[in-house]
Amino acid sequence: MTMIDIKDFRVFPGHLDRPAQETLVAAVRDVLRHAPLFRPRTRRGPMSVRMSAAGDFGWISDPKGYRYEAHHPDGQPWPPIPEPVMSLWRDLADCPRDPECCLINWYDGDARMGLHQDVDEQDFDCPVLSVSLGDEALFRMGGTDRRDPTTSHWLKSGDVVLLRGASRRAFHGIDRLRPGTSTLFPDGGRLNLTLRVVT
Ligand code: MD6
Ligand code: FE
Repeated sequence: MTMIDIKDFRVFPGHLDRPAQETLVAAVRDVLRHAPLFRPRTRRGPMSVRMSAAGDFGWISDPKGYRYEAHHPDGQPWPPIPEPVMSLWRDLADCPRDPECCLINWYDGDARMGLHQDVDEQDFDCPVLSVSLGDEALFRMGGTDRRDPTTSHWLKSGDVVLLRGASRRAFHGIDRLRPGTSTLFPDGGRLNLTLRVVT
């Protein structure tokens, strides 16, 4: 299997076969029954991506700013991180700590995610692991300065990305989806899970 490894940014292409992808989707649907997707708002307005989370913490953004919270905006604690998601972390993350947050991002048609760093966590020795499910998405990866040059890579359903070491605090984002490139979701769209140690 080919592996892309730039500045410790790692892609495991096709790590999850179709049955494994379906297992994860079923587990996430279960989480979303208890913690429905919501649309975070930033100071610049509503995000195009809808979100939820599982684990001890979820990531929240509202007009007060963004932060990790122990509760869904509806006041309920987040559901636990599903076991198949945990075992993916234990297989690939090479980290002695378990993840405390599984952020759930849902992209439909023209959703995107602007260039950002994941820097709201305390322990940057722990990686961020991300799983792509559904339609292909153009992932852009830069350096630790917003102006650093970027490289782009199409993420496919079943691909897993690891940001660790030098890439852990690198800017990254999703420029666009390629609709109709996966049959995992009958109406298209993309599900992304990112696992992090928060404290
Ligand atoms: C996404 N991913 O793939 C957005 N963050 O939809 C991320 O923001 C991300 O893929 C940290 C580490 C890996 C990622
Ligand atoms: Fe991120």
